[in-house]
Amino acid sequence: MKELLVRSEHNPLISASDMPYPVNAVFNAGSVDLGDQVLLLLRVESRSGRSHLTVARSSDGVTNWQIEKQPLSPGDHRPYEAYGAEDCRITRVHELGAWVLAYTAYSQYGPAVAVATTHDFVQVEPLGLAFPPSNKDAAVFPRKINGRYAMLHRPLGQDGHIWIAYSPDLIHWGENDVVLPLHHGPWWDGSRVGTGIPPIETKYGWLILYHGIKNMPSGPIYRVGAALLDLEEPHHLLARTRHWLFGPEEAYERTGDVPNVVFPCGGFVRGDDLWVYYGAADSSICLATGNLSDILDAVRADPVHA
Ligand code: BMA
Repeated sequence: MKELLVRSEHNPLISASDMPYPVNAVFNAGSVDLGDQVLLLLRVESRSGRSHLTVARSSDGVTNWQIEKQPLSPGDHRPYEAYGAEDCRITRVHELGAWVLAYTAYSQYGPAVAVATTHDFVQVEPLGLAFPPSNKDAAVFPRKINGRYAMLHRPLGQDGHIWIAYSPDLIHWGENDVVLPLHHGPWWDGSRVGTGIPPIETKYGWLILYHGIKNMPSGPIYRVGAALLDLEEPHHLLARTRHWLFGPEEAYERTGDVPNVVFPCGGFVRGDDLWVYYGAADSSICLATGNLSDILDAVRADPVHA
C-alpha cells in the first residue's frame, strides 16, 4: 500500500548531538516556510529537564541546520513558564502580518496555553495565557473567520478532546465548542487527541493533522490522523480518517525518551506537497512529506463524523 506520508531519508533531521550546546533532547518543532529557507522553533529539553524554544534554519528544510546558540525568549509568561515552554505551533496570520506562536507554558500549576506574536523570531511580544491549566496542543488559524480569530486547543478534563475557541483580539477567548472528540474503546485515537500542525485552508475545508493516543499495557502509542473542518464554521467537523495515516515504525520513533511517539507540530504546503515536521520518541526532529491531494482524497473517502 502506498503510504500517504513518506519519511525523509535524512531522518532524524536534528537530534541532541546536533545542538550547539549540551541538551537532553530536541523534538516537537513548529515550522515556517520562508520560501528560500525553512525555520523551525525547536523544543529543546535541557539537562535540567525543562524545555525552551530555539530557532533553527535550513535552506532546503532538510540538511545543514543553523541552530541559534541562545534560546528564543518566548516573551516571558512568568510565573506560568517556570517549568518551561513546549511544543510551539506557528501560524502566519494574514490580518496581523505577523507570526502567532501558540505553545505550552508549563509551571507548578500545570500546562497552559500561551500566545505570543513575532515579526522576526528575534523579538517576541507576549499576549498572555489564552487558557489556564490543564490545556495544550493549541494552534491558531491563519485568518480571521467571520470577523474573529480562531484557535484549536485541547483542555484536559476527564478526557482529552480537540476544542475550538474564538477571539476578537487573540487575548480574550470564548465561544468554546468541541471540534473533534476522541474515540473511546480500542480505537487508535481512543484515549486522547490533540491538534498537530496549524490548520491549512483547502477548497474542501480546513485540513488538520492530529495526534491520537491508544493506551497499551506497555504504554501509549502516538499516531497521526487527518480531519476536515468547515471553512466558515470550523467548529463543524466534516470528516476524519477512520484509520491513522502515520505511526511509529522506524527505530528512531520506536525507541527514545518516550517510545512509540510521532508528534507533528510543524507543517506547511509547498506546491501540492504537505511537509510535516514531527517529534520522534521525544528525542529527535523528523520530516515526512505527502501529496496534499492524495491526503485530502483519503480524508474525504473514509469519513467518520464523530
Ligand atoms: C504529550 C506532549 C508532547 C509529548 C508527548 C509524548 O502529552 O507532552 O510534548 O511529545 O506527550 O510524550
